Amino acid sequence: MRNTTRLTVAQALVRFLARQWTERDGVERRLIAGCMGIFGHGNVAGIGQALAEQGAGTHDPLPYYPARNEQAMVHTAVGYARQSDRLSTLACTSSIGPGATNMVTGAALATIDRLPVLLLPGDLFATRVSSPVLQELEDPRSYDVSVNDCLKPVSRFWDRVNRPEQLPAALLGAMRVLTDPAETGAVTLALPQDVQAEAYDWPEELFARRVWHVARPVPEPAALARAAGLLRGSRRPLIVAGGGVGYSGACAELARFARRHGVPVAETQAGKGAVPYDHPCAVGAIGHTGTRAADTLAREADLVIGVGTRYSDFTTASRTLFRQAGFLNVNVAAFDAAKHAAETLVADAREALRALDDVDWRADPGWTARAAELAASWQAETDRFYGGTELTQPVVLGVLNAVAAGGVVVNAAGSMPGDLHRLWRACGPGQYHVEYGYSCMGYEIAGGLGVKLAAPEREVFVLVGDGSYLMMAQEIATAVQEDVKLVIVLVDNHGFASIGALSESVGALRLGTAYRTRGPDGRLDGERLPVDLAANAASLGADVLTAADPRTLRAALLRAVASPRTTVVHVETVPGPAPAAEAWWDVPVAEVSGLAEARAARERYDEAKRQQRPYL
Ligand SMILES: Cc1ncc(C[n+]2csc(CCOP(=O)(O)OP(=O)(O)O)c2C)c(N)n1
Ligand SMILES: [Mg+2]
Repeated sequence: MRNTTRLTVAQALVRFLARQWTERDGVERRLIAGCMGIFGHGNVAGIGQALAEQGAGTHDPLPYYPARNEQAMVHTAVGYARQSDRLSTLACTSSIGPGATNMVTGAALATIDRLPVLLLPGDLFATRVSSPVLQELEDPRSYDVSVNDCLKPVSRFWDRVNRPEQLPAALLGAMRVLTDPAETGAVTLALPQDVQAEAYDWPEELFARRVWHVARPVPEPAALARAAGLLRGSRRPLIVAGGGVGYSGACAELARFARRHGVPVAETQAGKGAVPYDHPCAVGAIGHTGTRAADTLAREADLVIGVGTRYSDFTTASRTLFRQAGFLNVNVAAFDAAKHAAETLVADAREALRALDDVDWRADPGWTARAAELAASWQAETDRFYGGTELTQPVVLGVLNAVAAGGVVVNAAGSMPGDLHRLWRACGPGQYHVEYGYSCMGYEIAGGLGVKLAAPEREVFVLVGDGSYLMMAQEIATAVQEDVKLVIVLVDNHGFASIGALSESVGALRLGTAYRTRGPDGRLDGERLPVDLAANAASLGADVLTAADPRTLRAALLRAVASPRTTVVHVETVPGPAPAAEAWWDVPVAEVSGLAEARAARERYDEAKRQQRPYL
């Protein structure tokens, strides 16, 4: 007779999750470090009851963190997972209906950014006896459809536990995907409300401590030989470092490889900080938001060595940047490795770089030297942008960069990601956290909370625009509740500076991009909206400081750093010089229009479009 334990499905789930660990390089960590949640009728009596009951008598309870918005709690889990190099994450429990669909955006973000999060939405009664229950969708064509089906395309693993017997396999499948570096992303286990509360006799081994060994696949010898051949044939190589470098813990290997073989290293948003900004081969950001140094080299390179990158349109300047290059892609995911008709090296980044390091080859010394000169001139330009006397956005970043050494900067959307990508000086891994796969407004504060939960020893600086802040600031209350300290720099320019500029450039006349009341003629050109964001932040429980010039900004930041409490530093920026795009971004413009501005924009668009290189 097997030993069994009688528990509800939800109790078994919570007990199981608390006993899952990851291991890589001999270090073990909790896979699911805690559970974020918001309760409703779809999860309070199941998961809620199970979370409340654990503790006394149970080893390793799963900590519970109540959040304010389900989308935000997924962002927090993402921030946690990214700061943990994907070796640990948080679960998110929601009710059925709106609580569950609020998580769709967070799930898409996690999946696109290749980051593990575990979503546990409540679901309709498996028995259907009480249908339609509160918040039920009711599809007349099929009683099997629920709103949780919206989570299918944005999840890398999705299952519905309609019977207790299905739970063990669903859990094992979920853990497998969360811990697989090539497969990982959002994982959803939809949990019917009635099933959560149902009791079952579980085999005790289900609750044994289980360690998931996170793989470091090594390169296949034949693929390695092909890659070595490509390297030997290249005189003007360029590394494009993506997020996979950091997740693999391959930063030291990348720095060594670049130096030894004289290869310039350019970085994507997710890859920024892969090498320190002052590494002799660092050429900074690549792509539409790239530095002049990196983008110039990209146009001339004969070989692009992509390491852990998914080649978003921002990286490739919508396929206009790499004009002469072939591709060698090192990626743990075959899907990403195969992009741009590359020679592929499907492997863990650290293992692959170690293996490639042995190839006896160097870039043309003239190319390496030119890269260093271009990088030095970009650093001089950065000093100029950082050094202004008025509070332009680059000056704000410069003042913050000087204070933030060793801390983590968090950002996601608006005009700041571009300025940060080009100008921010990151000195090491885990210091630059810009979510740019989904570039989701509202990620900043919630994601920053996850970063701080994962790395409490680090100072976390959340940079948030006024638009993003208005979309999702409420997790300040969660930070206060958890006594988790964030320094939030709220950059207020009274609207959407980024989309305003884009709108103007595509002939859309900045419509609806400034925060203004409707004027007497019916246009949105009235008074500035009387929104007091500083007062709003204070009302959520943060300390608030304001800054009016670079000197008071520095003083405010130093005070915020010295304080143990979450502090919002409110900064109104003035328009001023900012680095311009060195490379294109494909945003199609109206082909016909009565507006002269749009017609002119279309002419520029058609011209730029001719540079596009239609890779396979
Ligand atoms: C959820 C979401 N909605 C819309 C967008 C499109 N978008 C990108 S940036 C932006 C404006 C951001 O405004 P703000 O945070 O004030 O930053 P700013 O552009 O002023 O620097 C918008 C609407 C987005 N990225 N995310
Ligand atoms: Mg703004």
